[in-house]
Amino acid sequence: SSAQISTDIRLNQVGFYPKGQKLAVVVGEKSQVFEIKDAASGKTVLKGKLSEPRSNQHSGKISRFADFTTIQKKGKYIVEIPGLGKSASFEIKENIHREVAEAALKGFYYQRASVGLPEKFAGKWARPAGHPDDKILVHASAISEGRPENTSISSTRGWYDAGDYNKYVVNSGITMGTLLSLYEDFPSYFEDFNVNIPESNNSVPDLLDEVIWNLRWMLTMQDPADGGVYHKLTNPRFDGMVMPDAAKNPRYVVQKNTVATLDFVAVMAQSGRIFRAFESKFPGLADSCMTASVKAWEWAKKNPAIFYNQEELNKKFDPDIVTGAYGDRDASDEWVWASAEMYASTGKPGYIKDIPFRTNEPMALPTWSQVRTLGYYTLIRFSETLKLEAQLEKQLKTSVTTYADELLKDLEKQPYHTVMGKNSKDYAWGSSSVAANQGIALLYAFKISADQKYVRAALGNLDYMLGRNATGYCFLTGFGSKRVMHPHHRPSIADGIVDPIPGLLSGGPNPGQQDKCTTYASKFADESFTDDDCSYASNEIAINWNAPLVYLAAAIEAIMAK
Ligand code: 9MR
Repeated sequence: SSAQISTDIRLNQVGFYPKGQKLAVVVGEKSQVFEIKDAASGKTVLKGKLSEPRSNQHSGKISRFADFTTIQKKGKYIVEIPGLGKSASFEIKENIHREVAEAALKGFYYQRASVGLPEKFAGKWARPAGHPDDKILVHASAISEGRPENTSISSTRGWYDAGDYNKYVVNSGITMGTLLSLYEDFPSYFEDFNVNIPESNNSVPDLLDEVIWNLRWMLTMQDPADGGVYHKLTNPRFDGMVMPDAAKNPRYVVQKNTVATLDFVAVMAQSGRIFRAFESKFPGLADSCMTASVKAWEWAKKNPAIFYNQEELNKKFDPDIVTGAYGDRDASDEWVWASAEMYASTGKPGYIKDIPFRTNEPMALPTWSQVRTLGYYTLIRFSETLKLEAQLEKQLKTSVTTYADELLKDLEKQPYHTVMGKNSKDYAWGSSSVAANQGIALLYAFKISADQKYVRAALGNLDYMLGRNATGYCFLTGFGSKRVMHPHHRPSIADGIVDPIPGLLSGGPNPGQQDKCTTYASKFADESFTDDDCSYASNEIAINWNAPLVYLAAAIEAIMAK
């Protein structure tokens, strides 16, 4: 077709399942009809009418959607809107999101600290090792009694948090919980899921091998003297825009606190039960995790109200620490998550006794500072084996399905036909992860109810992340016809390679615009994005955003293959 490519036609730029819903959104007032054409021959395979117009609650713009769900034949296609233009080509085929799921998991490999990435695994993004982290200073805020000052600890491995090179326990917590839960929810899917990492041929699922890289680091963040867990391993201020091997500033572990320690409890408990099945491959690992979780739990019991407050800390201790704070001064949700994981791993109901699960309150979408629902997910997953008390089981399930039903309300009226973006608050810092986590919640509702409407809406949020959104961008690096090319990500900026490191999820629209970049496309919540490396508030990448994308893409693949 000779029509021009129009960025006013918004759709999942990767493609669609033969049996899945297929929607494209057309922004603007004029058009009434659409055509779907075979990309190679240009032959029209479907003509249809666009939906009634919808008015966007954020920008006031008018949009309609084209529904071409009826096309089930494998192939490459385009959407054409007479008088407006055409979309880039996209595919319809089975397993359409397999590469997305693989790349998003591989994204974690590229975030590995303390190791070089050889070309065999990293391709043109090969790089030397950075941040050995074998001599980490203990910050004055973290010196425990009896330990001399200027002590250093070894705290190697782990993943860089995001576009910066620091390693934060709180954010590692939700990231690990999400990836480990993906494994527990869909174990067989990962039997044949090889993403070409150094451990790929060790007969352990690559998902778990990758998780172990960070798990071994997390274990070093526990103070062996008392079981408390350091908040983060960080340089005092952010590194420049340099490659890992060029970043040589001293690094510190800082203040032990309740929230980081409880997140650690949850991750160690969950890892302990999962790696029990891999005892011959990793002798002692499961035991180490369980021992660590119990020690940390006991520390938290003794220290229930030590919170990380960076400003306060900087008044008392040197040097000042000005990197990501991940400050959270409410541990009630971390207690829920930690206790649920301890209970699931030990079978001892004492762990959840006296813990308020707060199921009478609306379900809280998981974020780094709000992890209550991760505990719900785990208890729901094991409700039968744990012989969970019927009333609690019902409350947990109702909490999830009520939340999912709330998301589905008025879905038809939304400008992009997605649950994502219905509320302005969805466009928070890292909004892409809101879309992904909503998708996960919808899949738990599906698990509970077996109602396919939840899968459809979860897939709609994946469509959002891959292009059916108000920016027109596909937010996963390396994918899409309108790609993110300049994420706020040090290696992608410093490596001199045009393409950013693939498989990383851009944060997405954030009307807060805290970075003060001048290149934002718009102030409207759903358009407040710029593909500019200055934009740490809308275009950074982060492990806690990639993890729910891995979950959503892989889970949808597993479900759609059935
Ligand atoms: O994801 C975090 C977001 O919720 C906070 O509002 C923001 C500001 O504190 O920090 C985000 O996390 C960043 C972290 O502090 C440092 N590494 C990069 C993270 C993603 O931008």
